[in-house]
Amino acid sequence: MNVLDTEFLKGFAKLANDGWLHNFHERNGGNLSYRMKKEEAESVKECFNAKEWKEIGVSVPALAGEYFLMTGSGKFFQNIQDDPEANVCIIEVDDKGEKYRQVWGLKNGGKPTSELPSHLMNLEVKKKIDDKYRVVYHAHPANIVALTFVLPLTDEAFTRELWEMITECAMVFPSGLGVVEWMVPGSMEVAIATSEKMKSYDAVVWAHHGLFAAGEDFDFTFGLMHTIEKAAEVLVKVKSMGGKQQTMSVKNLKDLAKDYDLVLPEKFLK
Ligand code: 2HA
Ligand code: ZN
Repeated sequence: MNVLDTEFLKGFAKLANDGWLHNFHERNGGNLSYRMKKEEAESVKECFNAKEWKEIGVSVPALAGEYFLMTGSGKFFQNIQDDPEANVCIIEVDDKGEKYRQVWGLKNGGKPTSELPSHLMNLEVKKKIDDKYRVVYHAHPANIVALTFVLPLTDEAFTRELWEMITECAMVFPSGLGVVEWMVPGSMEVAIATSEKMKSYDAVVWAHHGLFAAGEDFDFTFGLMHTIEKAAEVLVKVKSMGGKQQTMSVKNLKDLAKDYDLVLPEKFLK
């Protein structure tokens, strides 16, 4: 089967285009990865043309032998749907989880996303928690980035403020949000810090940069990114209008948790 005809490639390209249309991806901003199912990799193996093995830079033994669809470094999200084969690639991780090789895509040259270590480490952390997690998405939505200049850079401040902005937020990200301080993009350091937060959360804010979201499929992962950015937009508006005059109380959040069977961490209910 041709990779271009698969449902997973179409879902990947649709998310990329939705992100572009939502203004989450200026120029080459952002990146996306998908941990392919065994049968999906099997179904397209005839299209593979393996290049040389390269070091990942981090070790992801729980992903050994798996295949990943991901954006190319420096590629623009706006071009993915029109020409996926020029802008995305499939890579294979070796049997130790230390090296990767490109097996498909980037037909005009290139390499996987500059955030490859973060994507693979996040996918590994999430897979260990629950095998259903397959997607990691990084974007630069303006309002969440803006908030990193005014809110304290803590999980507590971001989670609680955003939960209060739209009632459904606590249902969409009940475990909350992680925050990492400014770090060099593409570095091992930021990959390690982000994947550490992914042990507790499905979304991690990068101060003065953007947001990482993880999920089981393209719709849920995009929906998480979109919901967080929408709540951030409301908060920016509220702050721009002089700040909150009233808000959801701790009791409101607890009542919501009770009726909707949500497990909201106590540290966000103070
Ligand atoms: O340009 O977003 O974090 C790609 C990125 C790096
Ligand atoms: Zn970025």
